[in-house]
Amino acid sequence: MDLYTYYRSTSSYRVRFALALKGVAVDAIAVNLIRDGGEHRKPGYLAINPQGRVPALKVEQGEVVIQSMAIIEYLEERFPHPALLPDDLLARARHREIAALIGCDIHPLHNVAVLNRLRGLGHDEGDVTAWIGHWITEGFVAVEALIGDEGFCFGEVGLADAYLLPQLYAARRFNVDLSGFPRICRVEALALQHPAFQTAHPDAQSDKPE
Ligand SMILES: N[C@@H](CCC(=O)N[C@@H](CS)C(=O)NCC(=O)O)C(=O)O
Repeated sequence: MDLYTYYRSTSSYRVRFALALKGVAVDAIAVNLIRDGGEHRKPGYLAINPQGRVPALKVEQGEVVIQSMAIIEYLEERFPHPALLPDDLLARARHREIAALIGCDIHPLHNVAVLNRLRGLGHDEGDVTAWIGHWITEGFVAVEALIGDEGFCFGEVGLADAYLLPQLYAARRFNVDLSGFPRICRVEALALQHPAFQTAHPDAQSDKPE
């Protein structure tokens, strides 16, 4: 399988983690979101993913699956063990809540295209930084209240962590103050010791610039 990915893309990081946890090897194809106006906006990549976003996974049949959640669900159903979701129905919903909160209500507000639109409307970098910090902080207040007191988000590593760690990477990149989020920081410290997160981390990607 081929994974179209960018090293510091949080959506790509989620999928890289799911692949690493499940021990599924893929060929990584780097799509640089910055260089030359963004390779994701060029016809060659739009032919693969008409939405012009990463990640995209080309599966063995040559079909392409886009959207990190759809890709992760495909992987979970195709390679069920180790599982990203627990057996208990309510516990599964708890993981999906965090995934949706981050994937739908935090990350889209600081995506490359959204930030460039703010700049295009005349906002300076101070405004952009404040905008990012506002949405990540607001979302993390809810995440902090929802996750548990021990281990990963809900004890064993799972889907919620696949979303939280990339979002934390973005928060640190944008210098968001995380001092008010001890549960989130506990999960981060634990996850950074986990081999699948180490494999998936932006710093471990071959397309990371020197
Ligand atoms: N909902 C999508 C989001 C994909 C997405 O927006 N990816 C970002 C990188 S994290 C991207 O390609 N951004 C390009 C842009 O905003 O122009 C998913 O979960 O896969």
